[in-house]
Amino acid sequence: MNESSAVTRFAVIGGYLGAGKTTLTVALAKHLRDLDKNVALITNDQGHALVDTEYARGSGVDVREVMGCFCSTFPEFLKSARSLVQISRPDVILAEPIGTSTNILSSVVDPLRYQYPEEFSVAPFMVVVDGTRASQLSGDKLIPAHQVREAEIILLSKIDLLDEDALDRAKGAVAEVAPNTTVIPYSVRTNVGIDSIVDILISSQLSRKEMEGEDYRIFINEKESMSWFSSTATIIPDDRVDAYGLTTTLLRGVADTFPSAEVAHVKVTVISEQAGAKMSLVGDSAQVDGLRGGRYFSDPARLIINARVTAESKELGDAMRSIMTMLKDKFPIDLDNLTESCYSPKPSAPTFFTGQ
Ligand SMILES: Nc1nc2c(ncn2[C@@H]2O[C@H](COP(=O)(O)OP(=O)(O)O)[C@@H](O)[C@H]2O)c(=O)[nH]1
Ligand SMILES: [Mg+2]
Repeated sequence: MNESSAVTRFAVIGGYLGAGKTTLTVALAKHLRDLDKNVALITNDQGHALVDTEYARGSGVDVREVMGCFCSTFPEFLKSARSLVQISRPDVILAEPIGTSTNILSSVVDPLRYQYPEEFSVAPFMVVVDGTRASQLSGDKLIPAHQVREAEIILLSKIDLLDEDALDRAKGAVAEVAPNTTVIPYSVRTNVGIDSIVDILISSQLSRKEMEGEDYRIFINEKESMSWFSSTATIIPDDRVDAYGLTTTLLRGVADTFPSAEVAHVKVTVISEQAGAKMSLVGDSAQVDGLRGGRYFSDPARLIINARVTAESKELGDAMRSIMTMLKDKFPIDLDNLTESCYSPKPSAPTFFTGQ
């Protein structure tokens, strides 16, 4: 808000698909607004219509989308940040990389702080770990554990869902991968830990960490084993439709089709003048993220689906299309203006890389 200050506080908040990044950044934006700090977000994904962006805009936050990993589109990422600075003059910019991103410290955080120290005060790189899935860190996947090793601060999410033993186990799983990194357990539902994260954002603590001996190519197979499905449609009701029932049925269709370990994150929103619902499926856990207005609608609604699943793209596309057909059978609706994209993203090389 201070026009004479040229430096904008900047924080990159990484972490795996479904860990809780978007929910946290939107919650942080609200808390910072209460402190009279103006916040803007940069979301990052692949696909043409993003539930995250819609959700953040719906919460009244200024959002820019960058398509393709920040690391390989660094000039565009920087352009978005500068445009936010010029247009909305935020005190703080929060940036959320794609959940499968690796080497964000070496390819985004470090280049930003080395190259643009007069423009951005870059906070320590924070990585969100899903408290309910921390045991995943010792599983087959390389990416979640690597993200934790890169972190300067680990944010352990969803602790409202953990009892004391489960919280200890989650902390233990994180400490095994990153024994010397600060961990902040938090919940957006109870607000535990949120103030500690806000304190870092409003402090002048800077990112300092550097990684050496990194090879971003080792993650390529894991990235390519996942597929991205995104779809939008206008729901035309013939009769009253239950927005909650529709989104739940859709997610149950996905949970019944794919093993839970393969379901990284599926997000769906339904928004009309009368009703709004957002739901997420992470593994086999479905959660209502927000309901707005009434539960029922009979006016046209916008449907957005983003699914990130370990599967061949044809298999995912076919499954999602048959789930959408099933919705038309179970609910008094038609789907109009359908758009769809389904693919396995091809990882590309970072623009800058300090990790060698
Ligand atoms: N119970 C609980 N759920 C959370 C919390 N933070 C996020 N979630 C849920 O976790 C799911 C994934 O969150 P999202 O922010 O979209 O994850 P992202 O993929 O990392 O951006 C959503 O259903 C959120 O509502 C939390 O602190 N507690
Ligand atoms: Mg997100």
